[in-house]
Amino acid sequence: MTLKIEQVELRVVELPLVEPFETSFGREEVRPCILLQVRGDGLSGWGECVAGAGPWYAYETIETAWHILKDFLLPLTLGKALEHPTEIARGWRRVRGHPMAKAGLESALWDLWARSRGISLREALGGVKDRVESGISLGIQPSLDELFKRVEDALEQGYRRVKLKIKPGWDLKVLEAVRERFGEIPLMADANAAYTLNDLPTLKALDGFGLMMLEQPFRYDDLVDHAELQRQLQTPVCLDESVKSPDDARQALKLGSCRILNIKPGRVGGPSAAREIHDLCVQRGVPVWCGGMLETGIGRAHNVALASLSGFTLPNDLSASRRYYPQDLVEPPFELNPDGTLSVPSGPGLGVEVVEERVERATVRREVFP
Ligand code: OSB
Ligand code: MG
Repeated sequence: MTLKIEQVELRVVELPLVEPFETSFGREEVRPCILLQVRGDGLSGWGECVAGAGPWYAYETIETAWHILKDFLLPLTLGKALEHPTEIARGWRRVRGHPMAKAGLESALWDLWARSRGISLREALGGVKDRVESGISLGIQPSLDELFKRVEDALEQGYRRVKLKIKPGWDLKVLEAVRERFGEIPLMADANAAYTLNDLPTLKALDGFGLMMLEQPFRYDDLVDHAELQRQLQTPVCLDESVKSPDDARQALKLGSCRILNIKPGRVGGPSAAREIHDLCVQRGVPVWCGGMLETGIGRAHNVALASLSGFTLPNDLSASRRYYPQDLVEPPFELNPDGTLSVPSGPGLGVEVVEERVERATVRREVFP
């Protein structure tokens, strides 16, 4: 049974967030992203590309991803036999970088491939869990009171850990206040590359707060300074932005740049690369968790399936649909179980239904190849 990749549809959708999401690199009220639909043999697979409107989190943007997909990745993909998604992705190695563009297309191929075999993405990827642990990522707030409300609400709903976005000026006093108010809750901080080694005194002071980890304090592609920081810090450093490939992960572990890894398939080049990094970390005894990019239900279903692999032992940035969007693009939407987990869908492919009429309504650009 060989499945031919006959057609790919690209579109940009824009979904309003339930509330603005602010990090050290910017503030978003609407999440734009590229959705991909790959067709073959009367079946179709959905993927999501996490590149944003501007080069703030990473250098890729919707425009660069569209260009790389249209002019380079699709010509290397259309008309090919889909023996396995990893096989197709290997054919893209000539294209340097652009992991988000690659990840979007590869994820759609995984959905198509899994559907063609009548298996779930979890099964396709080798996942073992029925439920994945849910954490919540809270953006920078206008005031401490606003933040307290968000934390209280998250704990009440059952989220298994709280991640606070920090930046210079919104760090020590915030963590101190949250600790004082909420006690020993599972807590971590994400700096999104807002610090440098000059901030060492501030970062060392973070050791006093018993954080599960400090995510990406330094520059988006740094490994060396993170290694120096990790040597001087008790709190585990977790890398996000700096790890864009399995090679980056290997080098980060070799240098001691972190003790924990955030794996986002959208950032590291796709599900195959994400799994490779997972396997490497399991081998080295490094705990991992699945990060998020405010994905719609399509990207979330892909991430939840990945997080069902055995090495994802820490709570993930995988929250309920309604934490992100008033109306998600999939049915049923992802909901938080009372035990603070999301259930891993078990139906074929994504295991959730993409509501095409909602996708249509959110679409601002579209092109079909060929
Ligand atoms: O750094 O993890 C990050 C969202 C957009 C860009 C970067 C990040 C994030 C988040 C949100 O923290 C995580 C989520 O999707 O729940
Ligand atoms: Mg992060």
